Amino acid sequence: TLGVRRCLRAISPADTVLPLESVASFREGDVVQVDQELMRVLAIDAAANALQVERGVQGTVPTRHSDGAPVHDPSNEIVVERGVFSTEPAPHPVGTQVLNGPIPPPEGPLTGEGGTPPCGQLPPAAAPGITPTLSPGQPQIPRTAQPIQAQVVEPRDGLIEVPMRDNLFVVNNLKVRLNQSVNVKIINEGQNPHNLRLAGPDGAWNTGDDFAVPADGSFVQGGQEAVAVFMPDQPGVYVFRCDVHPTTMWGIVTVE
Ligand SMILES: [Cu+2]
Repeated sequence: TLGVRRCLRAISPADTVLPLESVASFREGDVVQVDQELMRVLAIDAAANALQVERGVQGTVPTRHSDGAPVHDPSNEIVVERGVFSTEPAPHPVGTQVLNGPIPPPEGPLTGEGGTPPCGQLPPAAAPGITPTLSPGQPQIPRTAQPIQAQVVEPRDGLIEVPMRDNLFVVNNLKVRLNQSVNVKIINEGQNPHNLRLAGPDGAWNTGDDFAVPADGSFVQGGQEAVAVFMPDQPGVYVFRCDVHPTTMWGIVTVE
C-alpha cells in the first residue's frame, strides 16, 4: 500500500523510536498503527528516518513488532490483503471508490417507486404519455394505470373505435364534439372480459350520469365487441376505465 513504511528492526514494547525506510509521509501528532497497536508521533527525526512515538495510545497495548512490520497512518491509509474472497488482485485507477461493504439496504420500501431503487436496479423510467388536466371532481387516475397517450383519437363518420387487450385500452385519449352523439365501439382483442365506463360529470362511478360500453353494465368477452351511443352534453375532460381492471385500464375523453 502506498505510504506505508516498514520498521527497519524489531520493536520491543518499551521502544519509543521507530526506525523506518522513510518518515516523509508522517507528521507530528499523527496516530500511526503497527499491527494492532496505535502510537502517537511525538517527533520526527528526518535525518535518521525515525519516529519518536508514544506507545499504546487510544486504549491499545504496547506489543512486540517484528522487523519489517508496516507502519501506517490509519486516518487516511489502510493496510489490505489483496484478492480475498476468491477475487484476483487487479490494477485500480486513481479515483477508484473504495467501499466498506456490505452496503446496507436503503430505508423504506424496496419497490423503487419512491425514488429509491432496489439493489442493483435503476429507478423506473418516467412513464411515457401526457398528464391530462381533468375536469374538477373526476376520479384520479391511479399511478399503476396505463399512460395516457399523446395521440388523440376522434370519431370518423360518427364512430369511435377503442380496441382493448389484456389489459389495456389500445387507444385511450379520445376527443368528441359537444352535443354530437357518437357511437363508441369497444373491440376486445384479448382473452379477459373488459368494458369501458365514464364516471361522468359527477365523478362518481355507477351513478346515473355514467356512460358505459356495454350500456347494460355487462362485460365484453374475448374476441367480442360492443357499441353504445354517447351523447356528450357537458364540456370537460373525463376519465374512463375498465371496471374489471380498475388499476390499469384507464383513459380520457375530452368533450369540446
Ligand atoms: Cu379490462
